[in-house]
Amino acid sequence: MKRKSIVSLLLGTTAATLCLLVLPASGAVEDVNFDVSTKAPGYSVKGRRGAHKTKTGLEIPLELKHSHHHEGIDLYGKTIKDLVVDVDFETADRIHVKISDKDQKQVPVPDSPLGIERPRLRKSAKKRNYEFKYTEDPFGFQVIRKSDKAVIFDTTDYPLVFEDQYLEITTAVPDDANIYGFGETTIPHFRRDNVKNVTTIFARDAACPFYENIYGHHPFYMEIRDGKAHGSLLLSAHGMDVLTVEGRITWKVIGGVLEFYIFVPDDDKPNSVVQSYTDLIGKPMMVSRWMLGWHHCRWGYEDIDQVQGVIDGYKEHNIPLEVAWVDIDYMDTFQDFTFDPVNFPQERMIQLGHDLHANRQRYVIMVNAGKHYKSGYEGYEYGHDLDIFMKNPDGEEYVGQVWPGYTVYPDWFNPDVSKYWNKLIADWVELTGIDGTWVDMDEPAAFCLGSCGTGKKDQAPPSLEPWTLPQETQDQMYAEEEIAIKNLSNYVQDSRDLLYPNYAINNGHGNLSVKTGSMIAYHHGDIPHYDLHSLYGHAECKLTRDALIEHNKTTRPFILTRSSFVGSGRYAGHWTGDNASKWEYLKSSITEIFNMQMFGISYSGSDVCGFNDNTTETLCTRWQELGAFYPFARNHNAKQPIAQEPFLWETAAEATRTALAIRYALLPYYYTLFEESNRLGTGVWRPLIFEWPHVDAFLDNDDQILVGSDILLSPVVYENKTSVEAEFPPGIWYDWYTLETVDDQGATGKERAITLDAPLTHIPVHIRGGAILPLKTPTMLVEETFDSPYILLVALDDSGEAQGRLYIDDGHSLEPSETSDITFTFKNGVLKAEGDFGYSKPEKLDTIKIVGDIDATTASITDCSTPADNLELVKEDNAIVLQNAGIDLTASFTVRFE
Ligand code: MIG
Repeated sequence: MKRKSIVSLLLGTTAATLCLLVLPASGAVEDVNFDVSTKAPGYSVKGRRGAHKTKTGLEIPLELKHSHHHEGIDLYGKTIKDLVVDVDFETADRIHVKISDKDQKQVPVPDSPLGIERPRLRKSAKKRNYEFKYTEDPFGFQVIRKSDKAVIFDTTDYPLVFEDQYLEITTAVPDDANIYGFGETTIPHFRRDNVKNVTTIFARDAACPFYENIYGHHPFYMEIRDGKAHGSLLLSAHGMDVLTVEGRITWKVIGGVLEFYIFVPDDDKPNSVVQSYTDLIGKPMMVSRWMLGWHHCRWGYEDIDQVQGVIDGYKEHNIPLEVAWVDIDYMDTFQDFTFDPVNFPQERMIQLGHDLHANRQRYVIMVNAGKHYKSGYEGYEYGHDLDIFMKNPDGEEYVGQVWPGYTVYPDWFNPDVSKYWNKLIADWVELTGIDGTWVDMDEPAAFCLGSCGTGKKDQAPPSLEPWTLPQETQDQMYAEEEIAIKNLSNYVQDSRDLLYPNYAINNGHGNLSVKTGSMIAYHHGDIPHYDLHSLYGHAECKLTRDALIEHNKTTRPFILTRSSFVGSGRYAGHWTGDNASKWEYLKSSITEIFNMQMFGISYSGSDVCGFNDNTTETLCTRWQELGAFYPFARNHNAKQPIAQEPFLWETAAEATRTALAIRYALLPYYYTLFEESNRLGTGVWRPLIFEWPHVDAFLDNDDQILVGSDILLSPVVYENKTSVEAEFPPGIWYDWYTLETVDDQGATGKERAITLDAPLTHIPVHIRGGAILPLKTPTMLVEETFDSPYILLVALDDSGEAQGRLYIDDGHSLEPSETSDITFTFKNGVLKAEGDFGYSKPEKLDTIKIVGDIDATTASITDCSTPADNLELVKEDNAIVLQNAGIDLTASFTVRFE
């Protein structure tokens, strides 16, 4: 293992304030063992009965193979001799292969909304896109895609190791395979470097060091082979190293079972893999319209006047601001649900919410995971009464340290915790009028090692910011904490070494308990944190969502979380954490967001202009341009760096106004995409390869972004660049600003590479020929924008055709009673709108703009509920525009252009 020095461990805890940037070199890590355990004896199918059929598939008992001199046994833990393989043919596109210990002592991901609710099956799927094969001696298995006989998962050439604290399995993949996913990690490139790469997965509070494990836990990947995609999830919450090496992927996991789901959609499309994956893990939450507006936040505003000043600043500079955020600064000594009486007094915080709402703006403030260990503080007392905090092995409350000082941690796995949380959340929302919660430090984060506050209720730790103490003092504290934690471990009734497993994953903090809950802190049911660690934030999101819904049963909840797990997208959105104001982070934000889209967390974005470190005018300008299109778009800054409100520089202000005007024009399109995401699971941002999997040039294109399938962004993400080397997929692509086609702009070659001009305040945006986009006239506010009539932009393809979709509801109801789902088609000069028109409030469509090769002089509307009398057809450059259409979007209609 990589044993880090105490110095670097403690520096790690200062990451939020002191940014140590490790520039990306490659994903290779020298002191990781990339080998497979060839000496392990492996398993064979057991007994005379052997494998047998079950209602849903197969059951295959396994036994450890005989091994001379115990060679290869107990590599890092205790070998488990009897295993069971359950194979379930769940659906046409999904197979489940679970290898578990016969005695069921290992802890799988809980079968509950706090983990994952597994599908209840009664029989196996008849139609299957895959075949399952296995070898008996030694046991190994293959999943074969029926359509082309490709072996997409194959463990047969590699050892299977199953020990209590070390599980190893390997699948063969082609050399130089196209692998995407595995996270959460900050990496510049979307396509995995697979020569010698390790992705460690274990929730961790760390300021986005490249290639290391950070906040979320997502052991999912997609592979694209010959233009065809499949996916695979190792459903495990345990810490693991995933080694992507030439020709194989090896998982080395420190607990649990080996539970794989493999996804093989009918049409082999990457987007379908994401659909199939989210069929299992849950679909991304539906957003409210306001969530799609621009957000602004900063840590370190000194008082509420500064917050008000920023809100005013946006207004004065004509830059849209939809949501104002307040970070931990508002709290009284950093306690959740309290106010700093001097700088953020309660009445003014409440008034701020009223003022924002009066201006049709929104209000979000922060909640932390740890609760101050203090008498008389409700966040502690109520939870103590209900006995819902995490425990030490001796049964006492587990007390770590976070911002307020010593803190206890709600145990989200305790059935009584919802009583506690529902009350605190309801009271808080009632009092402040906030529109949502920002859930931070939910890895969970901690500033000391272990239960450093045991016996110290109401006392202050030696320092509230221990990383500011002299190094010697810190070392001494750490040493004492280590002794205390070892003493506590005497109470642990577990045959495993939870604190120091022999196989130490390549956790960026080294020791698994550093900067988080101790591995021997206990959850309900006597389950050590070791087994549930990476689920903490996920469970907190689920219960926070429940609490918000319990309080307000009609409105879609808003939660933004830092930590996440498989399926968290159902409950929350995610920001990618503490990046830095560096070009490398602007670039890698694309990959991070692509990954989140694949992990079913569509509502995601990075801190625009960068969190740690000082931003610069050009960096912030470029970041605002791109950030304006993030699914979740928020400028956020740390405490120390210089201010970075977009109106502080002329260029940033101008670029922001331009880019946000495009976003706000596209709001109906974004909203429709989010509805699709919520229903199907597909991402809102997509890499080009997801839409054109057969174009090899796109396999590693992570500089350009598709919003849905119709808008292509080609941002500048490198310093000192004023042009972009862009590639364009087949078909016509129109420049958003000029409506010229890229071919007219000089694109040539098979992928039509073209150098696009991109002066500082300009982000190239293109529209796919063949798309029909529902638009609005952008204003400063989301709801005001939605008040304006719709505009249809019909971008014709080579054959003069186009299609599009528009989803409408009231924009915020949890269960909207009325919805419209409208399909637009354009063919032979005729535009048709058909579909469901359930939304009864008349929504106007006034303008229809047809871009491309069309030469009409008249337009007539038929089947329309409200025929317009002053239709006007205007010719523009590369387009014709029908004005004053006056169509009510409450019934189908046809418009003929002749
Ligand atoms: O230890 O609340 O990632 O967004 O501004 C730092 C202060 C705590 C970490 C979050 C960041 C937030 C900061 N928080």
